[in-house]
Amino acid sequence: MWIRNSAAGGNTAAYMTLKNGGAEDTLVSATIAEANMVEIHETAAAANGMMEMRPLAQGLKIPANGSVELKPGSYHVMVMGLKQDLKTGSNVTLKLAFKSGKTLELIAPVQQGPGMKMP
Ligand SMILES: [Cu+2]
Repeated sequence: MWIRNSAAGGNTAAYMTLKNGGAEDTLVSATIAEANMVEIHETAAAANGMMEMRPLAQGLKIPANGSVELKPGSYHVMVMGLKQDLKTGSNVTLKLAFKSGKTLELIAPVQQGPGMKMP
């Protein structure tokens, strides 16, 4: 689990593997105190072949006894409108909410992303 470093006013993304040891559940929302808005996104090829990001209106399904990987170029927690710099080496608290009512609080270390800037 990690979040890409970024500057105040900018956007960034958080990545993690979500494991589910029970019945199917859906990640419906996320919040980070340091950002104005957080959405669950996927990155996929559009009709014209270009990669684009889309908000997952129905949330992100985590299969029963399965897992989903959020990673650059795929699913990600999109973090928009940073209120402060996210500096490499610091941490942010990410709160996740699921359809079942379950919530998760995760500590995400701020890291420099590998290569591509694509969330
Ligand atoms: Cu995005």
